[in-house]
Amino acid sequence: MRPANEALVVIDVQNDFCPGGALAVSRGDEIVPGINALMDEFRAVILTQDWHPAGHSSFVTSHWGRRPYEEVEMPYGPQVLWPDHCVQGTPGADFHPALRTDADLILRKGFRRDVDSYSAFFENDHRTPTGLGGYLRERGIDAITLVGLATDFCVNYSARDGARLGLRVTVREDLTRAIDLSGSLAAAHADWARAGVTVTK
Ligand code: VGL
Ligand code: ZN
Repeated sequence: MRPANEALVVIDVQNDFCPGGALAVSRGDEIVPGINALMDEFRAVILTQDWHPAGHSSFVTSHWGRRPYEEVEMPYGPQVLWPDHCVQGTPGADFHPALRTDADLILRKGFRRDVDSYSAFFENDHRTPTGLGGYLRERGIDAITLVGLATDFCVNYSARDGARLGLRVTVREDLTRAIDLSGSLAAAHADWARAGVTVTK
């Protein structure tokens, strides 16, 4: 059992990011049994849930004439346009049916129409907090282990922001799967090295 200052943060293990989903991550479902087993080791378990309103600004269908995976400039910076996914209340937004949901906290993100939120800590403007930083601080948690989907987007942004907040961050890479869009996975590894994030398998 891990000490009380350590939390497991499970990023976006939802149907739409698994095979058959709207934004399927290749072999995304494979990590579920390993994540469930790892939950036993932690005294604090947090799940995040990508939770977009219909017509969200990160959806390609909200941008006339654009193609999926194109990048556009938003007021807060560059934004990839995704296939519509994880729409609030739809089956695609549900957790993978085999994922354990006996977690301490389920944190929803991406619910503001005009800004996306990859990170569990900040929206994509890098300023608007989700509240997770304060939650962990109040519980005396200063170390997190990250698993889930996708390695190079929501896991990566969470890892970087966690390190920026002064947390000790470990990514269990074997319990993540990547989208790997134009070098995004290699870029994630470079980001982690720079930010002092530990990567283990
Ligand atoms: C994610 C793209 C869009 C993720 C969420 O969970 O990595 N990626 N929304
Ligand atoms: Zn999303």
